[in-house]
Amino acid sequence: MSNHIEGSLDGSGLKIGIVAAKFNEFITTKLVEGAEEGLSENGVDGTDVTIAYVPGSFEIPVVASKMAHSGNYDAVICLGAVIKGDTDHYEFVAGEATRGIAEASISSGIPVIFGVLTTHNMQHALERSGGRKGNAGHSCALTAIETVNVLRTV
Ligand code: INI
Repeated sequence: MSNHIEGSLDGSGLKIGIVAAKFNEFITTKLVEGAEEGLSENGVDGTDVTIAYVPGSFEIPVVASKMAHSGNYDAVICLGAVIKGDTDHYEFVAGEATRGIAEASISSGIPVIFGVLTTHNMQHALERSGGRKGNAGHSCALTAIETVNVLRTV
């Protein structure tokens, strides 16, 4: 007989940090709104949510890492939008944001959630920030709460 552990979506009492990139702000503002909604719908008090804004997605990891290691948060949600342009810049920004966010999570031991959209065009980003594919910020909020609660049980 195996034991199954699943995290609940009860966010009451949780303290959440959000790091949001201002680059492609039209998209990231919607991601922040989605994350705030998802947290509030699942019991997280607005006064327990702290949002730090950074210039671009490349700057997310350093701030997310400091928040994650501070002991002040149960989880950190990272929100950004990296949209493919004419150069290779996209690949480097997306790659370093991904790597840095994963490193912040593993080294701190708390969930640092990857909500950086990496899309080929603005249309795909719009679809995922409140359009027909949902809102990645909202799903990151649920992922954060669920993962905190799994970690508390394992
Ligand atoms: N930052 C983003 O968040 N999204 C992008 O699409 C993007 N592009 O394409 O350039 C971007 N670049 C800025 C980068 O994150 C840094 O702020 C900049 O390189 C300074 O370190």
